[in-house]
Amino acid sequence: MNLSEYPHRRYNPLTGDWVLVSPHRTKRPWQGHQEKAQVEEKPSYDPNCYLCPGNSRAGGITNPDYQNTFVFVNDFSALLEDAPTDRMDEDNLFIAHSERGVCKVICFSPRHDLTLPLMEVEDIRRVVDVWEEEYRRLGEKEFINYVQIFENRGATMGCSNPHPHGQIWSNETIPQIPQQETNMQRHYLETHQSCLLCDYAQKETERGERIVVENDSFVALVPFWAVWPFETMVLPRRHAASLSDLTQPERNDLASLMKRLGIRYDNLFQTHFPYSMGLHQRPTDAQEHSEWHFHIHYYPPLLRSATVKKFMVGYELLATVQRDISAESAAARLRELSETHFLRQE
Ligand code: H2U
Ligand code: ZN
Repeated sequence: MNLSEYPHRRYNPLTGDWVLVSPHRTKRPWQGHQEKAQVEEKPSYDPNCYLCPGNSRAGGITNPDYQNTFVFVNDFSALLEDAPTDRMDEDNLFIAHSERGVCKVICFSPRHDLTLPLMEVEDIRRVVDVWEEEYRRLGEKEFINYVQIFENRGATMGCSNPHPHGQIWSNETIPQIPQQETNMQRHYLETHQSCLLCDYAQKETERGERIVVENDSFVALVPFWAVWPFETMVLPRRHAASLSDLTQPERNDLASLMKRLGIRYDNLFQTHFPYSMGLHQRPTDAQEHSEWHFHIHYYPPLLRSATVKKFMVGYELLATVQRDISAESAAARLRELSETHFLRQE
């Protein structure tokens, strides 16, 4: 069967889910009208921004005059450290469990007008270091068994503020998606005596058709089983379970790769490319987790232009997720873009 011609299903070995691929519907999805979104000029400091240095946040706390990154406990945390821990089961059809946790916000830069791809590699590297420290410190807490670091970028992703920032939610139980990935990686290790994502990164590197950018330590690719049109996954080539396992040069390589990938994304539709991005790392539940291979998922909603996005509706909400443009065409499209940001091009 020719995967670029006929409808087929692809399997996600990391979650056990399937995606329906219908490549015959759009042979060349990028050849067509592409409208440019208005890219607003932003000030480097906004007196009304609750994340800019020296400004006050909800509840009246004032941000310090920070120079690089700044982390604070979310003023509207979804999880609370002192939530009651007694069981709340009342009935087998009305099941509820208590859940403790800590939520934080991280400002990537004091500059209101920057985004990760517009920051210098050394400044992104500082962000990587802060992520590592937060992952480790929060994970050390006895009641924190999983730390989720993520970034929601752009108004289409429900991000409320353009100031470059991300979030960290950490909690007692391992949430569903990382738990699924834990189970699948463990099963693969037990049956193959090797790591799922080590094997996958190796095979993708040999095939090359889904690779977007790479360096000595990391590879960014459109996964074979991608759901979102321009979804990517960033993988360390070496077996590393979390940021804490990375060497200093590997952390630099990660920062550099994230910048290069981000520039390509922005250049694709000449906009500040919206996405949800998140790090999947070893749970911090004190188990060994030798099966765990650190990776980053990028889930961007845009499909055809800066304003046309994919909707997860109809068949996808009711049956299974589906895509038209194949993972291979999406990777080829991302590969042919420049690594000079469109805002910096003459
Ligand atoms: P977004 O990245 O989705 O825009 O969320 C920003 C977070 O910042 C959000 O979780 C928090 C919100 O609770 N926040 C504060 O902690 N303090 C504020 O003064 C405003 C927003
Ligand atoms: Zn700001």
